[in-house]
Amino acid sequence: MSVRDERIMVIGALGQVGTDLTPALRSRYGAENVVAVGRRTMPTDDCRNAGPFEFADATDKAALRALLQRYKINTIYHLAAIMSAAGEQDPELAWRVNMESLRNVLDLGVELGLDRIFWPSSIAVFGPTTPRQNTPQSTVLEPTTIYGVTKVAGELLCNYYFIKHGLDVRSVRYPGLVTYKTFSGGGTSDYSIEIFIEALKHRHYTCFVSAETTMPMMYMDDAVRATIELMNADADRLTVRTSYNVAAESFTAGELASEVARRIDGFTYDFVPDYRQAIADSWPDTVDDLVARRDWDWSPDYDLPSLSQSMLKGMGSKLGIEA
Ligand code: AKB
Repeated sequence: MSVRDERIMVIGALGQVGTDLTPALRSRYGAENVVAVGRRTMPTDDCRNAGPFEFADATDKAALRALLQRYKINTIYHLAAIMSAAGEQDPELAWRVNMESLRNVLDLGVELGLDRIFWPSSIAVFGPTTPRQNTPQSTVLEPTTIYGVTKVAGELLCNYYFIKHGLDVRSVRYPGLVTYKTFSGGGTSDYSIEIFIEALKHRHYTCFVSAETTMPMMYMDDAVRATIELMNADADRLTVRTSYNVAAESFTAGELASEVARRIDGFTYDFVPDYRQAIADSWPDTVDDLVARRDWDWSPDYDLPSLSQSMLKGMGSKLGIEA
């Protein structure tokens, strides 16, 4: 597919990934070729003025169909989801939003003959019975969160639509994502974002997981690049149609806090774990992304120091506070 042929819809454009991915797609493919779709919040002026924007609920199949037809869309990035921590507060909502919306998108992909669909999975597909270190691409998937359950079911559904209908669905298992563009996404990994906000605003952060908690993390620029690179990869090279492991760097909450303290004078921190500790404990420490590296040349750019530097700069200017 050439760059000019793309007619893209981003569903969940105002969420954690969409807020970064939508502008990246618009600058690559032309703003008029990327329709942002959001549900709850008012679009920011950035989003409203930067290209087409539509309000729609991804669980409403008829509304989605009408938009896809109106804009002659051939490619969907379906990002709308309830994440892990929010999902445990309302499992029924998580199941409905995550599963019904994906089913709608896949069905419409077949019905309208769409070229390509991206749907994100997560390290939340893994659980306590999964090997914790260097978690392989193919392994035990027995998550203990409803979010993880929807991601496992979603991966299998994507694979099914690929096998059964030849639908070109592509996916990565995002690690915890670190961004300064959105504040909180209802995820367990959100402490890696909150720490920068609190460090800048109050010079103190109380982290909701323990200092020893290790999680695979990724700076959003890497996640956006991974997404776009996978979507542009040669289909013949792709051997995974459930979802690819992708990794950047794993670190403990304590290592993250010391890195921030190194950069912000007077920053103090402590650790008071809450219900999210159990969720974090059920996920791997490190993930093996060899198959993504082999199939579509995946390689991350950011590590903990460069991620922290970039976060403090971006978050600082967003909040109007100098680090
Ligand atoms: C979450 O914490 O729920 C998400 C994820 C790891 O998928 N950021």
